Amino acid sequence: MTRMFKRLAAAIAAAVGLPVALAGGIAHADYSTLPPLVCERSISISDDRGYEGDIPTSGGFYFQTLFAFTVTSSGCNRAGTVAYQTQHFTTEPFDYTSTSGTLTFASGDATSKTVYVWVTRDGSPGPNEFFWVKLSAPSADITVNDGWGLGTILNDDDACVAPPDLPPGAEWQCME
Ligand SMILES: [Ca+2]
Ligand SMILES: [Ca+2]
Repeated sequence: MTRMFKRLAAAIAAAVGLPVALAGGIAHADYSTLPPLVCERSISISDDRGYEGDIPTSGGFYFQTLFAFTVTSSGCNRAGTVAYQTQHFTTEPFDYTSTSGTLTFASGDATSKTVYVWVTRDGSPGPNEFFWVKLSAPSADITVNDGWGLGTILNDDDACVAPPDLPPGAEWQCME
């Protein structure tokens, strides 16, 4: 409190008959115990990484590898929506299937949600590649804490290592 304000408080106290010490020590409410004025749902999206996989040598197996990005919530978990959209970083259009949509949260729902992206299997040696799953356009009661999920596509062809996610007994060979 400034000296000038203390003087003013003392003057007012004198005028209305209050003790000066009381007037100069106006108590503030303890705002730390109050809920925040704006209570929102705060969301974040995880990263994911995995081997791209390889083109099956015979029919019967899928030609894509599934990546999963988890969207978690904290805070007051208000109802609302947020959009998601894949975005190329070092990838090219044929490296994964572009995906977009809207996640909808019910009031009080604290469970996580998952965005799936199909990565296209690849038998060619090459560097690891990266793409994003981006969250955008949150509704009024949602705050995006981390809106960028990084997808890392691990190349598995140079070292000719079998991808770890093939079904049991699946045929596999290194594609040169
Ligand atoms: Ca591969
Ligand atoms: Ca490759």
